[in-house]
Amino acid sequence: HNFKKIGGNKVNRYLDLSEEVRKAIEDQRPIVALESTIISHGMPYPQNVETALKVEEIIREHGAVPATIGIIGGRLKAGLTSEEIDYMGRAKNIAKVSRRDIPYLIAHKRDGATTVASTMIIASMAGIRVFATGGVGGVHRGAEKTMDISADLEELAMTEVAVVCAGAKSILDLGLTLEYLETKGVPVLGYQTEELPAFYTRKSGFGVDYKVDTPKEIADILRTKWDLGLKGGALIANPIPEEYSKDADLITRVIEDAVKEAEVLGIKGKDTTPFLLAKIKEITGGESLESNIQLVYNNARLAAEIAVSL
Ligand code: PSU
Ligand code: MN
Repeated sequence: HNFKKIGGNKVNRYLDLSEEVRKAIEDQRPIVALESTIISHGMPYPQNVETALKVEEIIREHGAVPATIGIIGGRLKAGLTSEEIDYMGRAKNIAKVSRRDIPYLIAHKRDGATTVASTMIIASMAGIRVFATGGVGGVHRGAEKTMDISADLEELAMTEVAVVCAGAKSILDLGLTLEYLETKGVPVLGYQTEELPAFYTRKSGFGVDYKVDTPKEIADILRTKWDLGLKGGALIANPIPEEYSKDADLITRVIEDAVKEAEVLGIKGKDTTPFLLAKIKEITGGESLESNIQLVYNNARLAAEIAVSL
């Protein structure tokens, strides 16, 4: 009784599929999941909505169907309409939702913008295996004291969804993040790179587990992992295109200032990541926003190609 029938498919009774996504599942077409925290908390209005809609268009142009994921009125949504995306982008008080927040929000019929972790959960309920975003959460700097480790990493360890990102921002401790992923058995694949990209920059000084050169190679690795019954996802790290990448020294300075300010102000828990992202935007005068948008487009293209290949 936890399931309902949509067409020939059984889906969780808390989950709604958009018309486009329902049809794609029925026709067994490739689908790419997209998150909504990046819309509600990661970018300012109206660029957030413009970007979200353009990302969907890019996925369609590359032969896959987009499923932007979020929570509206206590319903899990796989596939938001453009009106719903606009709502998520404009509304001021939409909660940032990770795994732990889902039951409360559903029970109280609230709205929620889904992080990488909760987007993976909902994607997986809908049978979607590929997900494109900008950056993932990870082990924060100073985590040896604060224990601030994003639930995104735990989700990658247990949920069968591949996440295409541009690496992680150095607001995180990238070395510890990689150690954590190793412990949890999450493969980190570098798309045409040996090095873990660091969001705004193509290099980080840290290696990936494996360099992979084609979407097909990635799809083969994913299929093999899941055919073997190995649980969890994979992180596909796709470097930002050269022309949009930023100067490493500048970014390091900006991030260090932002991290210091967060410490002074006592910012903690789920507020840390949005605070640091907003601070970086403020210090770089919005110049980082264009890079952020372009790297998401780049990830959407690759994710669509992987989904088609899968
Ligand atoms: N990193 C970014 N941009 C983002 C996020 C992270 O560069 O928008 C968002 C994602 O939704 C990610 C979440 O899943 O922040 C991680 O938050 P936390 O560190 O609180 O787990
Ligand atoms: Mn955290």
